[in-house]
Amino acid sequence: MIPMIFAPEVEKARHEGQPLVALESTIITHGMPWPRNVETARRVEAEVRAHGAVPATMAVIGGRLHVGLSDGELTRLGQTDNVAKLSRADFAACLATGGTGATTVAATMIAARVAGIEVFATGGIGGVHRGAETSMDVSADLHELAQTAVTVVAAGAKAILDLPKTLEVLETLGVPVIAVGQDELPAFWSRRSGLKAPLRMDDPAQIAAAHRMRGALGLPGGQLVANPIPDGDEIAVDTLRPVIEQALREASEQGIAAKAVTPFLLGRIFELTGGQSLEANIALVLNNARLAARIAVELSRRPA
Ligand code: PSU
Repeated sequence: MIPMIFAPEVEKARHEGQPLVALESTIITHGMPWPRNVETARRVEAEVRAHGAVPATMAVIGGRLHVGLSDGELTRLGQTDNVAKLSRADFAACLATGGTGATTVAATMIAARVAGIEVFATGGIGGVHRGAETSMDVSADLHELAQTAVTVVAAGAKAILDLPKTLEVLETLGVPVIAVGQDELPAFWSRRSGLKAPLRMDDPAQIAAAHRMRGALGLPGGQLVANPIPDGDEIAVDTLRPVIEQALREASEQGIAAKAVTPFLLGRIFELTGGQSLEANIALVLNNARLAARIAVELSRRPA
C-alpha cells in the first residue's frame, strides 16, 4: 500500500471525474527563494483552476505522499531549508522511512501516475548537464519521461543544460518532444534555442489525442510539451549567455555536484540578473499551468 493523502479538493475532483493537473514541489523548495516560492505555487494552482482543472501539488510529508497541499503544508515546505529533493532513486526510500521531501519532475511523474493524474505542469525539466561527457551528470527526469505515461508541460529544458545533448537523449529514449506555437525548441527563460523541435502541436486537443494514442499503442513513457515563455516575459539568449557561463564557472570552481548543481545555478543566475530570471521563471510556470489545464480538460473529454 502506498501511504497517500488526497487534499479534499483533489478527492472531490477524482470522485466527480474532473480534470486534474499535477504540480511539483522541488521548484518551491529548491527552485525559487522564499516567499516568492510559496506565492508562486499558489498563483500556479489558481491558474490551473481558472482554466477548468484542479491542481494537485505533490510532496512527501512524514512518509506520506500528499496529493494536493493545504496552505499550511505549502508554507512549511517553502520556508524549511534542507528539504530533501526526491527523484526516482530515493522516492520509495523516503516514503518507507517516514521522511519528508519535495518531488522533482521524475518523482512528480511517478506520484501523478499512482494518483491517476495524466498531466503535469512545471517550469523546465532537468536534462544533460554541460560537461556531461566527463561528469556523466544526466537528470533522471529524462529516463522518467521514457518510462512513465504522464504528459509534462515545461518551457523546454533549463538553459543551464546542454540542450542539443538533452534533445539527443530524449530522441534516443523515444520521448516525443512537442513544441507549441513555434517550430523551435524553447530554452526556458528564452523563446529560442536555435534547435528545431522534433514535433509541433499548437492545439491542446492534439496533444491530448497524442497522449491517448500512445496509451492505445501500449507505449510506456510520457510526452514532453515544450511551451515557450510568453513574448513579453523572455530574457534574450544573448543577455543570458554570459550570466549562465559565469554561474557554471563558479559551480565548477566551488566543486558543486550532483543534486546541488541546478539549485546553485538557478540561485546564482537570480543574483546575476538582479532577480530578472525569477520573474521570467514565474511567468513561464504560469503559462505552463494554463496549457496543462487545457490539455487535462481535453483528456477528460476522451476517456482512455
Ligand atoms: N522547473 C523550474 N525550477 C526548478 C525545477 C523545474 O522552473 O527548480 C526542478 C524540477 O524539480 C526538476 C529539477 O526535476 O529542477 C531538475 O533537477 P536536476 O537538474 O538536479 O535533475
